[in-house]
Amino acid sequence: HSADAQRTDLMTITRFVLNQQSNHPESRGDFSILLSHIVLGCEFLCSAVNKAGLAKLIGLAGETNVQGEEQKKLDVLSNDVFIKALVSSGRTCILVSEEDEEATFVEASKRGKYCVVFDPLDGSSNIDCGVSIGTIFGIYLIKEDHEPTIEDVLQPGKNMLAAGYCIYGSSCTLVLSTGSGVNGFTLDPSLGEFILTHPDIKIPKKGKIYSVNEGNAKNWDDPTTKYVENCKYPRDGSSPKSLRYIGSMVADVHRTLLYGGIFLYPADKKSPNGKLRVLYEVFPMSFLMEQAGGQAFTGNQRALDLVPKKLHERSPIFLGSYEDVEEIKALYAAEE
Ligand code: AHM
Ligand code: MG
Repeated sequence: HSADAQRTDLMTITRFVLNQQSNHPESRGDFSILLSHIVLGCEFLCSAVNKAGLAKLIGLAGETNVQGEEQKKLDVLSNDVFIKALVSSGRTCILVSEEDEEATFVEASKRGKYCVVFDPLDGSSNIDCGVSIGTIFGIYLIKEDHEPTIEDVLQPGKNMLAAGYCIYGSSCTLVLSTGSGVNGFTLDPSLGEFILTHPDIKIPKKGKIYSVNEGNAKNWDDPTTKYVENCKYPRDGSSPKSLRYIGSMVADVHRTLLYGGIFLYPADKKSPNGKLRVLYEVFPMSFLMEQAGGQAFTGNQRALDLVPKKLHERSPIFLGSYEDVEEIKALYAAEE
């Protein structure tokens, strides 16, 4: 008999995570509740981003509405939505957002054991032209019972319990790892549910695409320059790589994860630490890459070993297919 034309066994993200955590009954409920609040934030954003093109009409972006009230910009609005969703989950204690200078400490009566670091709307310069953008998040578990302090989030990325992103693109897909592989769930707008569409994502061992802002080439260091030169004029006689750069980290990393290749935001003379933020950009994406069989490197160490000293610290990053990242590691090693 033929396969069902219509899927009838829908694996929602909640059901998936509950199954996956059935061997940790102690954290099962709490983690799924936290996740369902993150999912709510992503669903809100998916719908808001879809309407952004209508902003002039419905008054979304920084304009005044019919009542004469100032409308919030989408990135500010999305931050408010995420903070409120996370606090009201009753499962968080510290929140770090790209939008806020300081961390948010959740009041004692609503406190839980998770710390969430996130960029509510990354790549927001791409909103006005309809290019894909996304939300990035990482989750830490607070140690024992103690008053939460900033040290609880200034932890290396390898201590994260889970990480993920949601891409608002031609479809809305949430990619998640809780430390045992990577899975992707796509929002079915008619159900309002994220359904498993990309089970057990593995990044190809080697890719044919490199992704970087080449406009900064003048200021790159030698290993980066040599690496990109080799992408274009391979010394071993292999075919050159293709260049793809959207300028929206979530979209560039999503493509890298699915098709293979390398994404880099290196150091340059003007920005010696690159551009991307350690806690809520570099760490979650590095966590996902490693979980999918790829690598993430800073130019001198495994990215997930970094110990951030400040909330909004930056780091250079090279991440993607295992063998492609091996190559850039070799170039940095040869420098020493
Ligand atoms: P943002 O947090 O201000 O949106 O900046 C982060 C974005 C990333 O999504 C993207 O990878 C990078 O900035 C692109 O930077 P550039 O324009 O320098 O290439
Ligand atoms: Mg950002």
